[in-house]
Amino acid sequence: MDKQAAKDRFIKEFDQLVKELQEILTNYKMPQEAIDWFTKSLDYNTPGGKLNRGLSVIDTYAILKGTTSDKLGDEEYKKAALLGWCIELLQAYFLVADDMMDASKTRRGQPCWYLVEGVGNIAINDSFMLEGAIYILLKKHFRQDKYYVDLLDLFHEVTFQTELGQLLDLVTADEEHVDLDKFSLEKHSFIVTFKTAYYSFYLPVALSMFMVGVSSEEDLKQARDILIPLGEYFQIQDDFLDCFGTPEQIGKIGTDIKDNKCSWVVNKALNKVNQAQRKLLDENYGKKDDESEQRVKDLFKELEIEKDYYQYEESIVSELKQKIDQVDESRGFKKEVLTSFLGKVYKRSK
Ligand code: DMA
Ligand code: MG
Ligand code: MG
Ligand code: MG
Repeated sequence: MDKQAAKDRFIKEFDQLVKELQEILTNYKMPQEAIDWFTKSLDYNTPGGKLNRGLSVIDTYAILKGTTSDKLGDEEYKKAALLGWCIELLQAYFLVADDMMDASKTRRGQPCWYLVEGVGNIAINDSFMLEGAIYILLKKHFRQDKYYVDLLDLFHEVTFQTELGQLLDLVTADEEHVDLDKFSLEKHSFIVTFKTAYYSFYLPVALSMFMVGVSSEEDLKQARDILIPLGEYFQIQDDFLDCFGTPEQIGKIGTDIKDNKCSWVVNKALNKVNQAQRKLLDENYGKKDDESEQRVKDLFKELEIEKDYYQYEESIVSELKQKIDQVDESRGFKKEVLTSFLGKVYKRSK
């Protein structure tokens, strides 16, 4: 099955799950107005992205079962897809809130949800409800499975880790007082591990591992030890694209410079600047106007941060490949899970 067909099949499952969620509200005798609002929020915020995280659950499950996703039986496909959609709901929850906190304008090529006519601060509650939907669906579909509590634990733990990452991301990006001395690549690594790597990379694989039953602490650790640095690489790409990608390409308008974010790009720049360039950064980074942002972007170009990025990309990828080579497959975990993930991330441009 080609990529698009796999995506189409996965999206079909979403329609079913929206119906199940609507049914819960109907059973509570919720007024139609509330059902319609929730449906609109689910549709607007959940499916429109790359769906990499969700599809990864199915792919990983298939690899661990020694097959491919198009050969999975209907029932196991549906269960794996449901877990995939639960990650996409988690992602939707984080993004609705993230866009408000980052004052972003667009996401996935459309206005951010909080900017949609009539939504505004209701988006805060909508984000909570997107998260709540995860647990309704998990209960309905996995209540009887012996690994149900493992799934719940994992979702809760990873959610909290992500929130810690978001906290650190936000407090490091003080809106009033720009102090670039607060930044460092070490701090960046810490932030992105928590805000991105756990939920985007470890979570999909660990969920599949629980479902297949290849979930000893040793194997979970093997997965984590590679997926966390892989997730860090993924967020470095996100930081790079925020500054060097076009909105058409990435579906969102970058905000990191105006938001005073401790991004990989500014950290790389800080390690290379001379005194005059540092002064320019101090005076323009984190300012809300387009002119200051442009001056910072021009400086990044002048410093050839793009070159550093391509160098970083080659070195991290070869490092990760070496690590993957050393994975022990004796208990049922498979290297292919990790190589397939790496393949999806390498040289991405959106
Ligand atoms: C992403 O950080 C992290 C979460 C948990 C959404 P970000 O603000 O860099 O993401 P984006 O660039 O997509 O707004
Ligand atoms: Mg953001
Ligand atoms: Mg953010
Ligand atoms: Mg970003």
